[in-house]
Amino acid sequence: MKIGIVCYPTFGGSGVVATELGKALADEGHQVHFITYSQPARLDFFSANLFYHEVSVRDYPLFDYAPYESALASKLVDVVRFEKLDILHVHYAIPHASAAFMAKQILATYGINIPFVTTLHGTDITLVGKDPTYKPVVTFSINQSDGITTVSQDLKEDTLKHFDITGEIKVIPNFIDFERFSLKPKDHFKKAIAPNNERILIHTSNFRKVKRTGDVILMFQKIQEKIPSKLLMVGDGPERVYNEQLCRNLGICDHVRFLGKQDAVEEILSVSDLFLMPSESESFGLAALEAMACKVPIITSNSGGLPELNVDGFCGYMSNVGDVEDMAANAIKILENDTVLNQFKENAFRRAQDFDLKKILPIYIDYYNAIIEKQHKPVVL
Ligand code: GMT
Repeated sequence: MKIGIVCYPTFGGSGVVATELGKALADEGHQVHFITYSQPARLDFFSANLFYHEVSVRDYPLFDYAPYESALASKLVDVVRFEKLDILHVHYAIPHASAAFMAKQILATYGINIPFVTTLHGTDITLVGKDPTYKPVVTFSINQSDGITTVSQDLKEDTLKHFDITGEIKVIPNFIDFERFSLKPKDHFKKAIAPNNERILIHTSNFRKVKRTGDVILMFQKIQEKIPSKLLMVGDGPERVYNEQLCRNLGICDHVRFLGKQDAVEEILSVSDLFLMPSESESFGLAALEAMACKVPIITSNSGGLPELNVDGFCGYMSNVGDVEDMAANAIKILENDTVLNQFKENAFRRAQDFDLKKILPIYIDYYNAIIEKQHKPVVL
């Protein structure tokens, strides 16, 4: 198959899923074309089956807002025509689904009939998409998609609740590549962070409000009063500066390290004992799955799709959003005893195996084939 993938090329979850999916499809022998405004963060190597087409937006003094969607649609037309793609797969509805729809209409004028699949990732529905600013376009372009997928059952239900959806939505959960995410021997790193063998807690995110990173700090303060521990804050975003200030106010700066954006997050996860994700909303929680693959148990909120990933009392614990007391108490339960901690670590790894890339990839391939077949079926009058 020749597949075109559109995504945000950043460290965000949707971009990561799209890039990892593309890499895995290329490994299976499919030809994969990424069409984005810059090289996707995790696509930093050469592979014979992987191609990258940059969408460049021409600036003009008239434009207060450069029309990225038009530039993307034009690039899609160009790539589909000249690379003879079989299917387009766009990740994150805004503005990728409407750009794909427009490209599809333009391509029809050239006699090319290409289907497109839209994968909804979370905030494109739960936060931004349902805002009246975008809702009519999001609804229309989801309904015009030849295939629609969500990364959890909860996101499917949310989509159906907030939008008038006419097509069938298929749930295909996020996945993990164990070849990359596995426990790495990084003892020297562990010693540098926790010289007195303190427990190491970790949070990774884009530090947006929805992640409730302030709760991570408040939770850590409570944990640290009972258990000698260190906190690693990985990633960057708008809340980071407030979080740093909060650490100063609480007098815990010596125990918290803000590491910024990191490429080899699996190496940092490998020295960690507990992952913290108190999000306000989380359609799946890919960062938690990455932690579990590296044998790190998880403390999460019970929002969105998190109950579909976290098995309470087995690989971690869940609490109501904002219940920092409960989250801290659960964290202490896991961390205070070596035997309990090791059992949770093993369980986290076992649960992660349910989302092995090897299990999820064939679901995507079968789905593409079904969509392509449906597209080319002659209409019986
Ligand atoms: O978490 C983010 O804010 C990034 C966001 C994205 O769209 O890039 O992540 C969403 O997609 C991930 C991959 O499917 C999911 O694992 C995250 O749960 C989801 N984030 C939210 O729903 C807040």
